[in-house]
Amino acid sequence: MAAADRSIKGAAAQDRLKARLRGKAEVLGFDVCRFASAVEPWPEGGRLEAFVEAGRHGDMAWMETTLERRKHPTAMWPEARTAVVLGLNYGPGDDPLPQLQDRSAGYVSVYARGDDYHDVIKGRLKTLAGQMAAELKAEVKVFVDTAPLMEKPLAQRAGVGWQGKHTNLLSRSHGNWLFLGVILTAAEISPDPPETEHCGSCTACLDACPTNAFPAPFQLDARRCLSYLTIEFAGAWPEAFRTATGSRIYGCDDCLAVCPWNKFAAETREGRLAAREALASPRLADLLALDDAAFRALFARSPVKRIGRDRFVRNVLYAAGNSNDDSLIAPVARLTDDPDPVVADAARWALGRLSA
Ligand code: B12
Ligand code: SF4
Ligand code: SF4
Repeated sequence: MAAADRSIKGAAAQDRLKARLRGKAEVLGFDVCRFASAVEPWPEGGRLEAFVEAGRHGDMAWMETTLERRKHPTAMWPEARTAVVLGLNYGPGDDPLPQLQDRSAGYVSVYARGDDYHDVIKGRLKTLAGQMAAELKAEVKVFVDTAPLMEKPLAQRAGVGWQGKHTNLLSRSHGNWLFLGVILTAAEISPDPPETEHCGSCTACLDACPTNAFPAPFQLDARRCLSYLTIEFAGAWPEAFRTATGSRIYGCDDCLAVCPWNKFAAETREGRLAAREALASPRLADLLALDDAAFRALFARSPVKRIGRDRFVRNVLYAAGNSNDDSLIAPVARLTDDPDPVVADAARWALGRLSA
């Protein structure tokens, strides 16, 4: 779509436009819709570069290959003028962390207990982007998670919230449970005021991390993060992380869940993101029995499907090794000669722990 007159004249006309777009976003189910300049220079690109140079991205090679484009919205799309940042609340309604105490059940992080949020958000972003393009007569592009764009700094600039000491974006009205999506447009829309940091002297998230993944406040070493290890990392884990994972088998919520700002969080109103019965507290014994077909069936339309049966069963075996549950000895023993060497190694480790 060709860019026409990209400027929307007058403060009152800008406010009316933004109110209309917010209304459309709300109808589509978004909980937040705010606007930021996409051209302002920012320090975050340099910080991303330092993160990658220090190797903190681990095996996520796509962060290296897309580094230059990732550093700033205009590096990826020079025409970009405004970022429309959308937030979707996936709040669980109550504190999920007590579930970690049931060591015979696997802990699936809150964001992954319903349908894949990419599928939930993407269609709506595209619908909103289409409506915007028609209204603005300007080009638009849609991004959610996997695109080379730094969504959290853009969200902070738009005033959606701030990047806390755990590096996630949290908000005074929604706490820590917001998915982000971004629409870039070549149209100039007046930016909303940015949010400032409200962590103060709190260190709850830093103290709660089971693997000490924060080298400093506001910085994460992904290689130590259980979210990275359970989801992104394919190989066998070092011993210390195997025990630290406890019963976490997909993602981790500890640094988000302990944040005091969650007292303002509400339960998601999006039915597709609500926890599926089967993923709220799945028994490790059942998960150890999954073959490829059963794994695909159980995780149809779930984000968990992406990591495949072998990586998932590896995670379940580490959790079984931490469970102290004798009834898991037989199903674990059956996996010690699994064709996947990482699964077989995890099974031998778990068997050693359960038999000790
Ligand atoms: C790579 C990635 C990961 C990696 C790395 C996480 C990370 N913190 O970067 C891993 C696999 C570990 C991960 C985990 C999770 N992720 Co993730 N992930 C991403 C992704 C694709 C890119 C993020 C990125 O660019 N990281 C690179 C680093 C450099 O960024 P950063 O940590 O934010 O770095 C900043 C700070 O360190 C700070 N900084 C650095 N030095 C200094 C110094 C000072 C003095 C200061 C003040 C600041 C500062 O500036 C940097 C730049 O902003 C985004 C989607 C996207 N396209 O943006 C989703 C995204 C961040 N993930 C998301 C989610 C939900 C998660 C998990 C909660 C999932 C889970 N429950 O398991 C965890 C949270 C773990 C955590 N504590 O961060 C959401 C977060 C939503 C939100 N409200 O923030 C996103 C935005 C996806 C989405 N579209 O909703 N993720
Ligand atoms: S997600 Fe878990 S492992 Fe990763 S930084 Fe937060 S608390 Fe630590
Ligand atoms: S737990 Fe405390 S330090 Fe961490 S993000 Fe929340 S307010 Fe900030």
